[in-house]
Amino acid sequence: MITLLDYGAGNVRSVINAIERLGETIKLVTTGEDILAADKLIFPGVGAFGNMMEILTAKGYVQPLKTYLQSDRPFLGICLGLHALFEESEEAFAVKGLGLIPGKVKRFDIDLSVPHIGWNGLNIRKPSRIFKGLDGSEKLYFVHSYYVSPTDASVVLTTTDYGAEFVSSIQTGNIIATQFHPEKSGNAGQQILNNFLSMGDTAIKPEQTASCTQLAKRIIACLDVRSNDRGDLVVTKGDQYDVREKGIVRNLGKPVELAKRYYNEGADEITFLNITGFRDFPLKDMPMLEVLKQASRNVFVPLTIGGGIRDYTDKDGRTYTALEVASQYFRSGADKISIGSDAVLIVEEYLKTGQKTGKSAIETIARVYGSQAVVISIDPRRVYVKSPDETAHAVIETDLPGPGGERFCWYQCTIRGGREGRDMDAVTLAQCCEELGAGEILLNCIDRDGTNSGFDIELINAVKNAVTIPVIASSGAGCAEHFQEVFTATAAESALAAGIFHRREVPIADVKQYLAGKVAIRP
Ligand code: 1PR
Repeated sequence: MITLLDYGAGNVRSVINAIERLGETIKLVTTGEDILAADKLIFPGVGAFGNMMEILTAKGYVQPLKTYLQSDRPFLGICLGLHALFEESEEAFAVKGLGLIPGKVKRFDIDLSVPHIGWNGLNIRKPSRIFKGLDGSEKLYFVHSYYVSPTDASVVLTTTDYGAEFVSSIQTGNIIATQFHPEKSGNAGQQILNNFLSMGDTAIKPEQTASCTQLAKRIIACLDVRSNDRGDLVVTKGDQYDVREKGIVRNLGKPVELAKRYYNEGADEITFLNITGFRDFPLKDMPMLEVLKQASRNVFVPLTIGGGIRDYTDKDGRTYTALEVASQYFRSGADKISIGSDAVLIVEEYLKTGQKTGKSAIETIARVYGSQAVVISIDPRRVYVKSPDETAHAVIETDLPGPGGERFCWYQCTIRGGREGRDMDAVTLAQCCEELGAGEILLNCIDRDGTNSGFDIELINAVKNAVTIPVIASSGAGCAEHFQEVFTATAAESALAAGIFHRREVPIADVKQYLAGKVAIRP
């Protein structure tokens, strides 16, 4: 029996699913007594340090946790569950951590995108029982802006390189804590969890050849989901956002089955977009929550969900905040949520007043779940102009002139699935969303969507160069070469595709095989 400390924020469902898949049963902590009575305790944390410590304090868990940790019983901390062990964090200066391990939690101060999101390797510093069955070349999934800095170097179990070398896991006695998420790290993560659970006592240090670890570029499979005309929830696919063919919604498969297939084929991440979420309240009949719950039972890579994340008042006058909607998604198995239409409206308001209200969906969700959990999905299309003076928007000079020979264009943001253009450009939107606390940009392109003609490199460079958070390049992938192009001609951290995977034109494995040796990837 494993005791799991769920303090109420973040995606514990994945951890539960990963452990149950290994044949263990789980007891959820509901009182401090449960912590004191545990034989093996797992503390997964996603979210923000200050919020986590406040909840642990309010629930009376701080002292039982300290007592448990001092007794040297098996403990596995994940992400914030690692940070909590330290004295303090730059994420919340006024809040004290558990202080079991001397040292503090610092924010990345590097020239690379922050958060550090994706699959990276481990430099193994000392033997541990959690390395059984690993060869040391594995990549694990990270998503964080802060890292631990222990005073005593002997606790360091692994380090990882990202702009600088940072501590990616610690071990002292039976206390093990990782910055990476084993529950989201495919087979390697399952092996680590199994090693922790099975308590074999042989400590192992895998042989390693690489002297420096490297963040892999991510290949993401995207599932656009909606009800078809018969009311079945299907994965569909648009052609420049038009998902109907001869008037009928294209049906390319079932969401849960496709997600499982892509996981098995090597997708580094899976995104679900509820594409009619802007008009149907997503919590009403909750089909997407069920999709997430079922998908997360078999898929052990990160899941992102978008569509309809905004404040909402139902016909009975009950109001739901965007944070409540997002919380339901996280509890159902999502690791990140993605905000589309509402982000444009939030930024319009922000630009009008110049003030952060602290109340927008971006700010409230980032405060509780951390910036790394908030993705902004942008749906732009090109607007050509003869000269930059024609518009106040961020204009680029393009190598692909417009129909009238125009040499300049800007990228107009749309809402409601591309149906409504707004007076906002994609560069400004991305910058403002970063200021408001978003952690990643999913950059679609209506002109390229479903065309198989390659990513819009000019758009991706314009946005990527304007922000310091990671960017997912999306729309237009037609062959493996397009992924190489986007990863060499832009600094995008990941590339997303839909149609070529759904139609089995280019399997994910072929994309990875083609990229191997050219671009850092997770094999
Ligand atoms: O506005 O917060 O409710 O979110 C709605 C979400 O649904 C947004 O993320 C928006 O991008 C998405 N969406 C809305 N309508 C459509 C549509 O297609 N009619 N899909 C839509 C967006 C675009 C991509 C697609 C890539 C790759 N889909 O995600 O998967 O373009 O496709 P490809 O590789 O086949 O070219 P809100």
